[in-house]
Amino acid sequence: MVRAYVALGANLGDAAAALRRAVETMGKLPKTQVLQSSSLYKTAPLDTDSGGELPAPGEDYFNAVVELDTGLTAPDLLTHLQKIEQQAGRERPYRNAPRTLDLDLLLYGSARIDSVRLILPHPRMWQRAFVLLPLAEIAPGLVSSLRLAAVEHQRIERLSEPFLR
Ligand code: A4P
Ligand code: MG
Repeated sequence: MVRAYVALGANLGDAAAALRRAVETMGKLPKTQVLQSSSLYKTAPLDTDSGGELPAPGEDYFNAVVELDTGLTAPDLLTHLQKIEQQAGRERPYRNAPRTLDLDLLLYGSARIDSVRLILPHPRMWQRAFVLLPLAEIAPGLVSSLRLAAVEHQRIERLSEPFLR
């Protein structure tokens, strides 16, 4: 089994419900268990092409991070995550378009991969408060205070309701 972390994001439709459903579905993937989930966060949309610095148009996002144990390979896990995105009605009209569900594989054990389809660790994770705060909540050892300080200007609000029942 490998310890993996997945970032969830959505800002179209009932985004909180989409994230909840996605966590349930991940728990039913073959050879996979959801160990922990972060709280749900409400976050300002960021333009990712700017390196995460600039605001983007659109609604606020809901974001969260989950911790998995999986016997799937990293490429197989990504394939499953992309299927879950599709089932949630994900469309890709243009880059950074509002989305019903985005699932990004952040970390897969200590794997370092640089292929066309899959880059690990996720190349933009360290620029994003909407990834680092929920990740630090469930895996504090993975996110240093320096990393958190680098994104502290980004608007993010931790919602009080727990993400998993
Ligand atoms: N890919 C490569 N490595 C990975 C990985 N580790 N995990 C490839 C997932 N996918 C990976 O992703 C594009 C391609 O990346 C895939 O074909 C996959 O093979 P995508 O999900 O199809 O497209 P995308 O999500 O529009 O692009 P991308 O680059 O994932 O966008 P981002 O960087 O995820 O940004 N603001 C807030 N507040 N909250 C957000 O969640 N999200 C985005 C999307 C923008 N602004 C946001 C948020
Ligand atoms: Mg994505």
